[in-house]
Amino acid sequence: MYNDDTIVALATGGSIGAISVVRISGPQALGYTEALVKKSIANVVSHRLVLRKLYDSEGLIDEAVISVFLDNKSYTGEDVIEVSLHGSLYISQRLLRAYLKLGARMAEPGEFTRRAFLNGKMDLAQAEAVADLIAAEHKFAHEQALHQLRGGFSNDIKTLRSKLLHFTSLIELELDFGEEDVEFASRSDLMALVVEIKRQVDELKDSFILGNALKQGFALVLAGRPNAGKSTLFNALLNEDKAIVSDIAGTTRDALEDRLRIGDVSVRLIDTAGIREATDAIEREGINRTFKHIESAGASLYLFDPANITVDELTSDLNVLKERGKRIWVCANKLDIFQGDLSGYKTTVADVLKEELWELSAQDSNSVSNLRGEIAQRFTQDIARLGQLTVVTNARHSVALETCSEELQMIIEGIESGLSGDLMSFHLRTGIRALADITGEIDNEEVLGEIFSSFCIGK
Ligand SMILES: Nc1nc2c(ncn2[C@@H]2O[C@H](COP(=O)(O)OP(=O)(O)O)[C@@H](O)[C@H]2O)c(=O)[nH]1
Ligand SMILES: [Mg+2]
Repeated sequence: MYNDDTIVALATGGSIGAISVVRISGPQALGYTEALVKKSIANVVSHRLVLRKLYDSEGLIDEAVISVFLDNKSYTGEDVIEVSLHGSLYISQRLLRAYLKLGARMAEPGEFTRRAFLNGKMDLAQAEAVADLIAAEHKFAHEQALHQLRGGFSNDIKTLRSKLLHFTSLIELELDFGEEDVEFASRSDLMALVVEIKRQVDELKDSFILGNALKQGFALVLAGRPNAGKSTLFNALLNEDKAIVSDIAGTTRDALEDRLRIGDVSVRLIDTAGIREATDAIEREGINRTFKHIESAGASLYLFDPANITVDELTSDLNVLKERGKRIWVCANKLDIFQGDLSGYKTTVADVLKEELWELSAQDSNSVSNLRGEIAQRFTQDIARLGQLTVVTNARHSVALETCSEELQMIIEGIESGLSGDLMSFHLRTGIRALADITGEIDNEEVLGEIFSSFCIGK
C-alpha cells in the first residue's frame, strides 16, 4: 500500500438526489466509521451492507446503508467504506466534516482511482478509461471507455510491446556476441518484423483522429451557397430558432454549433457562412472558416436550391468540396416549390462523389425527420465498423504511439544503412518506453528477462 493517510469525498455529484454516497478509503476507513456508528462493524464480512445510525458530536447525522470493502478487494485496493445517506447536501457535508475531524483528509480529484493504479488494481490506460466512462455521453464514447476499462486497449499495447521486446532480445543478443560477429537473425527477417510492428502501431496512432472526433461527437458541417437553406435546416434539425434565417444572401457569417442527438448518435451540427465570392472582408473571413470546418469535420452536408444553381455550378462546387472535405453528402432543398427535373443533378453527385442525391424540404418536418434518419444511419454504420477495432481516443496515448512509430522508423532506416546495434537498441528502448508509458509500467529488467527466458543457460 502506498498511502498511510485516509481520504474521504462525496462520491455522488453535488446536486440533490434520493441518496448521496460518501466514500472513504485508507487504513482508517473502517476505524473512523466505527467511531461514528459507535460500535464495531469489524465483524462485518467484506462486500456486505449494514444499516447503521451515524453520530457526530452534535448528535444523530443519519441512518445509512454502509458498504464495506476490505482486504484489498476494493476499488482502490485499500479498505473502502461507502456510506449511502439520504440525499441532503447538509447531511453529506456533516458526515464529511465528522470524518475530517477524526483525521481523514479530503480526497483530491481522481485520487481514489490514482490509488487504484498505484495499488495495481488497474493500469494507467484503465484508470483513464474510468474518467472517460464517467464522461461518456453517447454510445460510442461509452463503448470505447468500457473496452479500455476492461483492458482491451492495454492488451493490444502489451502485445505490441512484447513483440518489440522479442525484437530487442534478438538485437541485444548480437550485441553481446558482437566480437564474434554472430548474426542471430537475418536482416530481412528483422526488417519484416519491425515493419509489421510499425504498421500496427501506425494503425492505432491513426485511429486517434477519428476516435477523438467520435468521442467528441461527429462533426457535421452544413455547407452550400447562400440562401440554400442551411440555417433553416440547422434550426429544423435542432428544433429551435438558433440561426438567423433570411432571404438576404450572406446573412450567416460566422459558424454556429450545437449538439444534436439522434438515437445513439451524438452529432455536432455546424451551420456555416455560404460559399460564394465574398462581397466584403467579414464575409470572406466567414467563408475561410467554412472551409476550415469542412476540412476538420467528419462529414459535410452540401445543400443547394435547384432553382438557383445549374448542374455545371453544382459540379464545380462538389469538386472544390471533394478536395477539402472527407465525406460529402448532397441534398437538394426547397423541393416543396421546385417543379423541374433533378436527373442532371443526380448524375453529377453520382459522378463526382459516388453518392446518391438526398431530397429535402427544410420547411417540412417529415422531410427533415427523414434526413435525420439518413444522417443517423450513416454515422451508426461508422460506429459499428469502428466497434470492431481498438480506437485510440486519448491524446496522451496518441503522442506515445507517435513516438514509438518514429523510433521504429529510425530502426527501419537503421537496418538499411547498417546502423550499429547499440543505436538500434537505443531506439528500440525508447519506443518500448513510449508504449509502456501508456499503461504506466516500465522496467528495464523486462528486457533482460525476455533475453534470458528465450535463452537456455549453459549456452
Ligand atoms: N420554400 C422553401 N423555402 C426555404 C426552404 N428552406 C429555406 N427556405 C428559405 O430560403 C431562404 C434562405 O434560407 P436560409 O436558411 O437563411 O439559407 P442559408 O443562407 O443557406 O442559411 C429563407 O427565406 C428560407 O425561408 C425550403 O425547404 N422551402
Ligand atoms: Mg445561413
